[in-house]
Amino acid sequence: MTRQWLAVGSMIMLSIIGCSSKSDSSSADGSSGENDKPVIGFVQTGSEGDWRKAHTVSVREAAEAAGYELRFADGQAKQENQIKALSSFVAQGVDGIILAPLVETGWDNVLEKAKKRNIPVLILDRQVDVKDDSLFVTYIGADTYNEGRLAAEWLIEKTGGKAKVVELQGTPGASPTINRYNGFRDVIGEESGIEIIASQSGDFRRSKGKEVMEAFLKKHGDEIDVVYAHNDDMAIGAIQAIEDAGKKPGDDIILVSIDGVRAAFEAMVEGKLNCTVECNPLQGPMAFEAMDKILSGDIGDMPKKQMIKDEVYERENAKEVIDSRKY
Ligand code: GYE
Repeated sequence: MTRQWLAVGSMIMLSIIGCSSKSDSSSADGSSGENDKPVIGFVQTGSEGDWRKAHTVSVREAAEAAGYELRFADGQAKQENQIKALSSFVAQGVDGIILAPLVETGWDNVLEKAKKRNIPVLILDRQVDVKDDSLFVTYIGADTYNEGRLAAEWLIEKTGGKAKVVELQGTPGASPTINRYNGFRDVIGEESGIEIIASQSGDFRRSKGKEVMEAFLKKHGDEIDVVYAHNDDMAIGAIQAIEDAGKKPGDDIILVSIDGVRAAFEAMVEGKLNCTVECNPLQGPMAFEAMDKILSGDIGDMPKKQMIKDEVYERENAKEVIDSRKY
């Protein structure tokens, strides 16, 4: 396959790092090298926390292991940057694109550009909401709606169905935020005695989780029984805020979050976090297995959605499993 190499030039936000060590697939005159590897453009959301770091490493390592050249674009938490990076990969004529979309909507136009150039797009981690589903080949990621449900089921069991909850939401408009919000509410329903007394975005970030929790504590003080955080990083930020307010996280206030990163297991071992619902970021191998099939035209039985299974971990069993955690 002939590929064109267009210099990225003025696109400073786009950091392109080829993982290729054996050969460089493009030469200065724009033609492909002899031992060329297929080129994949990967558009990442940014680097908001520990989960994301593990996700980026997984994609990079899997690309290398599967014999791809990976061009990496960091969206730096802006959809605008991600759209520019996608357009640039289309202009470069890469063989395929992997997109981890920051938010759910607003992708139709740029995905149409890729489709016109016959460049297949695999959506990874977060979902897109597009009018025409043929704009991407497949979606691979966690079932984030189910994660919200699992957090609520655990909480009902733990509290006997009676608690006042504050919620730290993820990035507004991101599919895991929407799904974890809805999944949780669909389980607590209107009949349980679980009441959400405050809910605000902490942008999936530790610092923002701490800031929002400080404000919740100021406003609601002793009323708060539970923190439901859409990811571990925000829960860890909230733990700091709770300690600063002179309370005991894990005992005075119950915390349940999502991801299952190492720092969450450490917090559980220390008794400060009560529960984390796993969301596996090690999605690289699945992504490149799918990409192999896509590029060889073998997509007949490929499902439109490929979901990864999640488990629930509690502080009571954290010590036994912490050493076996891979991220
Ligand atoms: O839970 C969070 C990250 O999109 C599922 O993004 C992912 C989420 C993950 O920032 O920690």
